Amino acid sequence: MALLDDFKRGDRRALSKIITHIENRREGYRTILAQISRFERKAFRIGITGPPGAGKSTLVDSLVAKLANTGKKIGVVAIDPSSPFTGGALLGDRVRMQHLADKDKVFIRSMASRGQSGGLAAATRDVITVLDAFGMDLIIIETVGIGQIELDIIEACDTVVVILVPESGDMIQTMKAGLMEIADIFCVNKIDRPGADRLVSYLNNMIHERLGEFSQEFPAVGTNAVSGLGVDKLSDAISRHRDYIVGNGMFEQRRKRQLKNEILSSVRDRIVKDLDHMIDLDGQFESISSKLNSGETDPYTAADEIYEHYFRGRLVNG
Ligand SMILES: Nc1nc2c(ncn2[C@@H]2O[C@H](COP(=O)(O)OP(=O)(O)OP(=O)(O)O)[C@@H](O)[C@H]2O)c(=O)[nH]1
Ligand SMILES: [Mg+2]
Repeated sequence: MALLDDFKRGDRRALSKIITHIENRREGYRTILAQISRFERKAFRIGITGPPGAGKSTLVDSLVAKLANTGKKIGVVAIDPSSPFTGGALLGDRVRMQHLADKDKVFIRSMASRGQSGGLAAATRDVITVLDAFGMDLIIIETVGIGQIELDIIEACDTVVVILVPESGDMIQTMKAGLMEIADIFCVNKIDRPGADRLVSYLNNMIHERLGEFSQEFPAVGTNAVSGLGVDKLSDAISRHRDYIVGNGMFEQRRKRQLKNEILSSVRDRIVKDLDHMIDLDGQFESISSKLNSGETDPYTAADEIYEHYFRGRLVNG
């Protein structure tokens, strides 16, 4: 296939086309993915997440500018939040990065989070695979907030940076558990605003408390994404975290788990689709539906029965 040859040669238009093809689940996308996923892949994946308007895009831009100037090839996947703060503009893929010396080293792609619910995490993972196979050294994934879909996306990252702002104090109280689990590095952005120091020390106390489970502490980093202040420190923290997890085997473990999840989710998609089709086709749903109407069964029992009917003895010995 000519497109794949162009892709292999490093043609960015081919990369773009293939991503669109895969993102839209067009005919034959699985075959393309299967081929591409066999190419050499070596990218390290950095997840950047945080509340709307925290400065994630601005920070990613500064980070990318720093890293690209060290000669690294970088892919950015921005999950378009359609946020009220920026109107979901994401600064526009072309407008962003205008200041980059070597634009060829960076490829930015936004993905719409609307109209893709459920499939977004899978589509994002596939786009990451494509960027990786294209030869990126680093892939940065930017998502808003911390909902289930974001967690699924972030799951595919090696180092996760949670961006907070001095105003997000309240949010931390309510989301503490989720944040703690997901964050490898905390970054307090907009340190030019009041309350930043307090938030940094609060986070550092929190990080210190959990040191029991970890042998290395990664203190919160303060940044001003607009002026670039602190971005070097953030970049250093990310590389230190990378060395740390590669060194202690966590990286390999994470990748293994990610791979399992990827394969499982791919299988799950197919099973659900087939089952959806099958229970209509063979009248199972019709009969359950009338039993539900007459009160002979309930949705939980019906689900058990469907499972028994199709899977008993197939998945587990029973
Ligand atoms: N004062 C100040 N403003 C900042 C800083 N970083 C970003 N901003 C501003 O905050 C606003 C939001 O920045 P974005 O980078 O779009 O934030 P985001 O988190 O990507 O936003 P969404 O993707 O819409 O959730 C913009 O007006 C930025 O210029 C900072 O360090 N200090
Ligand atoms: Mg953004």
